[in-house]
Amino acid sequence: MSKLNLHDFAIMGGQAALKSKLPVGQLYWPEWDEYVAGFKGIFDRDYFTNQGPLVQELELRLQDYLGVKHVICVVNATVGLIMALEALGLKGKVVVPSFTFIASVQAITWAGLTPVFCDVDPRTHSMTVEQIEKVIDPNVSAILPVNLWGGTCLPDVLEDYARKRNISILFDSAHSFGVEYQGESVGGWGDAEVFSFHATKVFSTGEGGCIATNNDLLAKKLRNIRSSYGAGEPIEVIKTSNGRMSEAQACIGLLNLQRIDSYIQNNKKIFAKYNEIISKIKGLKIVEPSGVSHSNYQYVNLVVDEGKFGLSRDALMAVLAAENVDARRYFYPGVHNSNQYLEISKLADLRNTELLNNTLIQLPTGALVTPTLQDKICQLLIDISEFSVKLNAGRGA
Ligand code: T4K
Repeated sequence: MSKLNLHDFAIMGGQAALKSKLPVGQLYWPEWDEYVAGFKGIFDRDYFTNQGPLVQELELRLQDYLGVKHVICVVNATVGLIMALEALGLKGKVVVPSFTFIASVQAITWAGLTPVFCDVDPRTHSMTVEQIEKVIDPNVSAILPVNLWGGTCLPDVLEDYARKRNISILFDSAHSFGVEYQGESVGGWGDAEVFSFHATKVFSTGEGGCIATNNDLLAKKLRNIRSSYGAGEPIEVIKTSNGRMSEAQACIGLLNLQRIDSYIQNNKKIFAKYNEIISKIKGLKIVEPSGVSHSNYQYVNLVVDEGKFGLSRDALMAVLAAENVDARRYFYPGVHNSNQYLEISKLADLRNTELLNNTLIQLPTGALVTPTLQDKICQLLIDISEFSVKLNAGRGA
């Protein structure tokens, strides 16, 4: 139902548009019966982890799905990134975009390396060769580009650049499972790509992730670093860890993989509807996934132009939160603004990252966004735009 008066908005004391909190997404999960049957198998075998049959099967299926020679399943993408940086045998510094989730940068720190922040293109949100060139120095041994929001950062261009400079390249593809670049699945670019299978990702194992690579030697190292189980041929590595995925995670993954196309289709439908409605609202703009021939539409990103919309990004978030729409502002306030990185963040001009950190908002999408709920969110955005100036004044009153 439309809000007809200022006091109909929940933030002004009215009734919330949604009965309960709607999270940002993705939260696709197998059917209960399939889940029970899959878990019964695990219990019948009394084999719960250590590279069991389900993890082995999932790795084979993911190799096929991603079109890559090796997939090493891991407990989550953060650990996967740390393992991959370690396996690459890097030294010194690694260039990483400042506009990313903190894990991309923390993995570099955990691997005993020093991050070098690089700004991003304000339109695509990705690092570019031009931006890397502004910060690179001879102590840089790798770049760590991030494929964000179900888009890519033009992996061929960045790989070509890294090869010419003779440095390593590891892609953080946490957001880009099921994404195609120039008609082919991402997964095989650079030295390796790391995917996240967190519940907020389109392909989920609850917690989880994988490292994908076409490099045989790197794959052997990674399997040895992950643990002795599933290590294959022994190969000398300096550090080992426990990055194992459990059978429970793999079971969920195998079931979700059967449905991945329908999940992406659903996301695409939700994205298209938001786009249609929001394109008519002054001061709000949906960001199309960039650098892809096929996106997973995992995130719905909105740029808020305060001057035109009448409310700031943060004020809009507060109004939506009161209505039970749990929009997010990833990655505010920005990893480069964390205390431990303040010194190194001074070394680069990160103005585009700052701009994005202060104007972007992610709307709910994924499994829980039914057509009825989406209609309510769209109507709410229309209503907020009509009352934005009054809401702004009212909130301050
Ligand atoms: N690189 C990049 C670029 C990344 O974005 C990430 C992670 C990584 C690397 C590292 O990947 P992992 O090590 O996590 O595999 C989320 C995720 O925890 C994180 O995976 C993700 N990126 C990051 C962007 O977002 P939060 O803080 O938003 O999660 P949380 O728990 O607040 O969940 C979001 C909403 O969903 C909440 O309203 C609660 C709701 N929710 C959440 C879960 C987990 C549910 O309703 N059910 C659930 O099971 O971080």
